[in-house]
Amino acid sequence: MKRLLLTLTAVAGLATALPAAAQFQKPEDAVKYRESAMTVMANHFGRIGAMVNGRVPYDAGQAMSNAEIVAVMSKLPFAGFIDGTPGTKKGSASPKIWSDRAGFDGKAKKMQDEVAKLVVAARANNLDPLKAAFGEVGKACKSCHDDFRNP
Ligand code: ASC
Repeated sequence: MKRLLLTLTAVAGLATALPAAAQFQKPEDAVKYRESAMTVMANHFGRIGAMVNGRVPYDAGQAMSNAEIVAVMSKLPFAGFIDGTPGTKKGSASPKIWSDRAGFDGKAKKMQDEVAKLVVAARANNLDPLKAAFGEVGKACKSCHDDFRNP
């Protein structure tokens, strides 16, 4: 039993220490992972958008919990952009991600920074700063999509 526990602990330690590519059994799994993370992020960002655009009433608690989910999700997609997995379809990951990794990483960081500000704005209990922060996150999303998605 003790040996089994030691083995399991060693395997768990190895799993978190493995490079990003080894988190996925197949390249398609990495693509599914990053696209799923962005789908969830977009869903919760969209719920804030509905408040910002007046489609649903402003609710500070909802704004906050959705912003926090967006903040967690904003960290996840990037482990899925493993080598050799550009897409070909319209809107999928452009080969430019791999030829200009620094540019891509910079845009990812900009988005994460703006999302962190969205969380701060959601805490302010006031729609105006939320609107402003929402706009900046949207711009950061679009800026990366314009450059790094297949046309
Ligand atoms: C969203 C969403 C995006 C961004 C982008 C902003 O709600 O799903 O990809 O905002 O459209 O321009």
